[in-house]
Amino acid sequence: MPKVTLTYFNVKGLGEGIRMLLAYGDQEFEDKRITKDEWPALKPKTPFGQLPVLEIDGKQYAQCLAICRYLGHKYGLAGADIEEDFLIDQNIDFFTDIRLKAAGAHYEQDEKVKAKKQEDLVKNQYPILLEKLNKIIEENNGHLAAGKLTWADFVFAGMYDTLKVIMQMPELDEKYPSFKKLRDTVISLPKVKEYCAAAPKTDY
Ligand SMILES: N[C@@H](CCC(=O)N[C@@H](CS)C(=O)NCC(=O)O)C(=O)O
Repeated sequence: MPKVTLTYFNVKGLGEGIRMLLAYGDQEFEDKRITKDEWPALKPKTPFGQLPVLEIDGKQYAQCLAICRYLGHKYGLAGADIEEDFLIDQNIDFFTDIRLKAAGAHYEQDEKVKAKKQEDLVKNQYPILLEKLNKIIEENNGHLAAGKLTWADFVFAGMYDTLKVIMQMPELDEKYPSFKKLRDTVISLPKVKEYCAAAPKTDY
């Protein structure tokens, strides 16, 4: 078996989908969770100065969606053809749009600007975007695309707790039950369940 290491911070965020995909693929891996203090020394050694980075027998793989797409193909979680692959990419890109909007407000340093951004998101943007996402999941048998389990579902499930925090929407489960259901579908897969039970507990 290859030697596999996933390096990320001790949060779910962009790393958890990868961890869950590796578990699903029955791939043993070192789940390396670094501290903020360790990061400056490691940063220049990563391909893009960011985490997560997956390492397989010494070769580095970066960019979380590229990694998840790669593992998805490896473990039979890709589309059946390029049309399905397109839908998977399209819908996970839409999900990423939502995440980046939320992150734009969450990480804003200026408190006044942050409040304005958050207000605009809550009033004008989230209702439309989340309704759309909900419709996509409902139309895809409870999945993100192609009407079946794909690697995109792992990205969604891995990010979900973090998303609730950065959106400041703890009520997301109740507002859109399809979201929690999709997350639960992924974390109930036997190998993923085993991984989750053994993984360090983090809030997001
Ligand atoms: N496009 C990258 C984004 C990665 C990213 O934003 N990583 C953050 C953590 S979630 C990071 O490494 N932050 C530390 C830094 O930029 O110095 C991906 O999808 O992997």
